[in-house]
Amino acid sequence: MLLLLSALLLLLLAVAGGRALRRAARDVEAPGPMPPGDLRIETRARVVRPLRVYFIKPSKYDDRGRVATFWKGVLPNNTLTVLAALNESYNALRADTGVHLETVLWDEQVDGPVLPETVQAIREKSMEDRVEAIIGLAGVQTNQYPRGRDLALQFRRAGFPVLFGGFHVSGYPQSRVFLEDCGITTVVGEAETLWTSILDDYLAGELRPSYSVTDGIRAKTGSGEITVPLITEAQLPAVSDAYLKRFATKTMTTIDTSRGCPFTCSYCSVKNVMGRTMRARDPEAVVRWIRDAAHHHGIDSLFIVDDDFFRSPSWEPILEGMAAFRREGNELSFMMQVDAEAAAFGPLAPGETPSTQRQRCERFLKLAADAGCYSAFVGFETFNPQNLLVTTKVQNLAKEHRRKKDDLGDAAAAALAGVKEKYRRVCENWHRHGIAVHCGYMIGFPFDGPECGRQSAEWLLDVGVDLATFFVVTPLPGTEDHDKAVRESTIADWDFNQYDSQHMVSQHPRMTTAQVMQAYRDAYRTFYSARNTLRYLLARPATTGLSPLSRTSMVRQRLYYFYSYRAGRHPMLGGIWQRGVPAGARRVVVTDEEARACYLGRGLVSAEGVRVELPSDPPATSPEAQA
Ligand code: B12
Ligand code: SF4
Repeated sequence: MLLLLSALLLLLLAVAGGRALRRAARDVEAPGPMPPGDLRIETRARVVRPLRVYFIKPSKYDDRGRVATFWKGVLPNNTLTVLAALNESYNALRADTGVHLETVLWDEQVDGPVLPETVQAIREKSMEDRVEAIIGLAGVQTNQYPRGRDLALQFRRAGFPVLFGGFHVSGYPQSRVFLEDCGITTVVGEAETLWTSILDDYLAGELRPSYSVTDGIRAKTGSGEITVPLITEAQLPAVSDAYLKRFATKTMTTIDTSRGCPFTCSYCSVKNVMGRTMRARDPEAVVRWIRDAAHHHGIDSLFIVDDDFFRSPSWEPILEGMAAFRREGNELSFMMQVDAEAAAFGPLAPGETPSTQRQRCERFLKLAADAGCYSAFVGFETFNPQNLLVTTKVQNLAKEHRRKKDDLGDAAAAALAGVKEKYRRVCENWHRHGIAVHCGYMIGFPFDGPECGRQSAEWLLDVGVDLATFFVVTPLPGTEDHDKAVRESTIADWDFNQYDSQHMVSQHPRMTTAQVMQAYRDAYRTFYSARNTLRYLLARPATTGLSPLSRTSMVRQRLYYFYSYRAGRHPMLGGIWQRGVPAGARRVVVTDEEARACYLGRGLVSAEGVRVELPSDPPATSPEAQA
């Protein structure tokens, strides 16, 4: 039955994939910019200075060096729609100045690779339309940095002003120094209180080498403090129908309602880039946005991308608004990320009155169900209590086992039992409200051994997890883990393209790289084995009391995970059916200096209003210097 289902799925994908390949071939023959118009605002009265902003979300290179691009995506990118909205705000704010922004969104994962011919076509199109064009590499994560950098340099070479933002540059000064040295402007942190001044500077011919947030509140990080913007009044993401068409589900989109995370997990950069003080959008505006998205764009499903929606100061009015919307007869469902504590409470002892905290948790779960939640993504990450202590993810431990040092001594067995019990309660509590539990789980923490993959997967099934995503532990720049790995010289691979949580880039204290990778594969193979998948599909959702919505979604997602893992790809790294790419979309360099030599060569075409004080001589290693 399962094999039949999988075969059917793959057959469908194969038919669709054939079409995708033909489309890719067409794209190659006629490369050009995506037609502006997606989010173009046509009221152009008194426009004297039109400016076309390309927000490009780079993909990454796959193991064969190809830009990973897919027939259909799975999750629309939130950063792109957030940035598009900031352009709308700018147009409203500067309406009387004669400046008008057009927005073009380009997501390489679903729109195809930006080829050298595309760069040229964008340039020609700008000249033809008599608009200035500015390039913004958007939401660039560490694993996308090499691809983003290669694109940024090509655009710089062609004379475009180029901006570069996202978590990687926000957390890694070394990359900023390189990019700035190549004439690329870097943006550290969130753009909400920066974007207007960046554009004003550009228009005045005074674009700076770098920008970081100065207007906002002070927030604690893992080790210090940063300034982060308040987002209460910020424009909400701009829904683009044209963009959504490139995804498997056109009626689903993403929204961030709050930013930051109070916790201090040592492998995570959220607390260091967005801070530990939670900031939220105006909840009434969020609910209005949800209603508008449904009425004007047919949106009936959301991914609330907040790192921890339970810690948002505004979850209550937002969930109440969503529940009211559903009671009016509208369809609405969503998934969200939350910490384990939101649902970790146990049964009440006879005569015990629930604490305020417990009442809060119960209200959260109940309201989430009323508001249409079908899946809670919870970061379990590891069962091993010593791993939880060493990564300071103590919120997953029972209170009595939270301590400063990682050596639990005689308490180790009790602490492990406590963690298992806690995860079981989390699953049971969510299930009681009909909501599925999707957990994140990492392989390769310091106290993991070769058996951890298989064993963890079995325990996850045992405690009742519905869907699990496994990641290889990665010392991401901007995290305490990265700083420690640098201090202890345990980084084994400096190619950031591999920092995608499915490659091992650092040395493990007690396992070889091959052992860690084997454990990672064991975890997927065990959790998603044909037997376990079949068992889940036939029995589990009914026995755990999942709502029909959660059940359908879990079946769909399990099949996608089954397909994705067998296609050799991390489920969160791709989409459906990887497309072939032309030679121009293949990786040619690895390091920053190779990239500089390859793409900048002897210098740049200058562009009005942009800094051009760039190194004029190529490094001695470049092909041009040697010629
Ligand atoms: C949602 C999400 C996903 C979604 C996909 C994104 C989507 N559909 O929107 C999924 C689940 C698929 C995913 C997958 C992964 N993710 Co993720 N994800 C997130 C999450 C939780 C929210 C992203 C978001 O929308 N943030 C809100 C937006 C508005 O913030 P932003 O992107 O930073 O953009 C702001 C600024 O950076 C700046 N900015 C950004 N670009 C630009 C450009 C210009 C020109 C300007 C001016 C400003 C600017 O302004 C923006 C607005 O304020 C973040 C954590 C976080 N808090 O951001 C992790 C995060 C981005 N993910 C991370 C990782 C590691 C991954 C994976 C590699 C893990 C994995 N193996 O699954 C994959 C990679 C997949 C891929 N190819 O993208 C890390 C990245 C860290 C790093 N240094 O690389 C983060 C930070 C989480 C973490 N714990 O550290 N992710
Ligand atoms: S891993 Fe999750 S809980 Fe931990 S700091 Fe990052 S966002 Fe917060």
